[in-house]
Formats: sequence, structure tokens, C-alpha cells
Amino acid sequence: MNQKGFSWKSSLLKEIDFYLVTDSGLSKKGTLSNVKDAVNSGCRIVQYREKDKSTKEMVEEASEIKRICSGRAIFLVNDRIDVALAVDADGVHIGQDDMPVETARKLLGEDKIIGLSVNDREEAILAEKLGADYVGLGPIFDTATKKDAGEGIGSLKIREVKDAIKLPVVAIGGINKDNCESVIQNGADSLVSISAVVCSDDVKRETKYFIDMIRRNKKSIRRSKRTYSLLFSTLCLHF
Ligand code: TZP
Ligand code: MG
Repeated sequence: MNQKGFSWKSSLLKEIDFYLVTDSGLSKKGTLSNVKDAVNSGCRIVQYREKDKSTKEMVEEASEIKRICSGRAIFLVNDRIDVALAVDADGVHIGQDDMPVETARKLLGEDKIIGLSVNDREEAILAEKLGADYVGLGPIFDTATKKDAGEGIGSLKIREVKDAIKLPVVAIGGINKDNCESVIQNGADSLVSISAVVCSDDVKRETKYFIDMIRRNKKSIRRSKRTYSLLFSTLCLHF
């Protein structure tokens, strides 16, 4: 990966908080409406995840999503590298059984973002070695949204993965308003909550809730770290 591409992508990815993944099967108001509402609410990363539409429909919808996201949010396509290339998306999100990361990189080039789904520390370390730009870690909790997701790994696993890699970690799976703080407190850089957001009547309100919660928690983590290091240096001076 070239240095220019790396710094551009890593600084962009550092900025993300709530991550919208679309789901037309679950959505109450439709994918385009969900993307508009989320981006208008301040969401800075959108993944178009569509399992049931024709390629033609996907290319049309993806180009509309790209227009909505333009200059405001990173736009990624799930699985479909052909669709991402067709609309010149910012990148893709792929799973362990999709196109290998190295092949996706050859097709997309160094400047595009590649996110890889991982289930544990070992897969995360490999994702970093293979040149992924971020990992999607999950499922954190049990979820009915993805039938083959497996059992939730629990939010303590986020810390284990964060300590093992430098890439941003996006937590996914079964995350809702009741459990989301533990996800950020355990080190996730960003989180996805598909059903809690797209099944709602008010996607703007739900998106804003998650963005505010993430920023508030990250701020309190930074504050505690500063207090801890101040305390540590004061102790070092005295002993
Ligand atoms: N990958 C792992 S779990 C999952 C995906 C796409 C589904 C997450 O959906 P929800 O509704 O946020 O649990
Ligand atoms: Mg996939």
C-alpha cells in the first residue's frame, strides 16, 4: 500500500463513528430514504448491502447513494466489487468467504477502502497483514438480521482485537441502544446497528442517538486516559 493512500484512508477512517449498513428487507422507509436521513443526521460512512436485487437495480441504486454521500460520507458496497467499480464507490466491505482481499486490492487499486469482516483476533491480525483498511468485528451479540452470523462473541473481545491490530475496528451484530455503550467502552472505533436504525420510523433520530452516544463515550475515554497518564507521571516524579 502506498504511503499517500494509507494516510488519506486512515485519517478518514479515524473520523467515523456511527456506520450505516443498508438492509432493504428490514427497512421501513426504503434504502434511499435511510441513507438520506442518516447522512443528513451526520453519519459519515455508508455501506450499501443488498442481497435481493438485480445487478442493474443495484448499479442504479448505488449511483444514487454515491450522489447522496458525495463530499459528506464514505460510500462502500458490500461484497459486489463489480458494482463498486461501476459507480466508482469509495470502496467495498467483504466477508471471509467473498473475494480474497489481495484480489480485491488488485481490482480496486491502492486508494480504495477495503473493509473485511472478522470474527476473532486471529482473523483480525490476518486482515491487517493482507492490507485491509479496517475490520468489521462480529457478531458482538446474537442477531436475527444475519442468519448465518453465529453466536455473539461479547463486547470484551473488542478489546482483545483492538490490542492486537492498528486498524480501526467497527463492531457489528445485535448492537442496540441498551448495549451500545459497552461496545465503545471496550474500544470499538465505530459501530453498526442495522435493525435498530432501519426498522425505525425516525432514522434521523436513531442515527443522531448513536452518533451522540459514540462521541460522548469516546470523549470520556480520552479524558480518563489523560487523567491516568497525569496520575502516572505524578507518581513517577515522587518515587
Ligand atoms: N454481519 C455480522 S452481524 C450482521 C452482519 C451484516 C447483522 C447485523 O444486524 P443487526 O440488526 O445490527 O444485529
Ligand atoms: Mg459478504
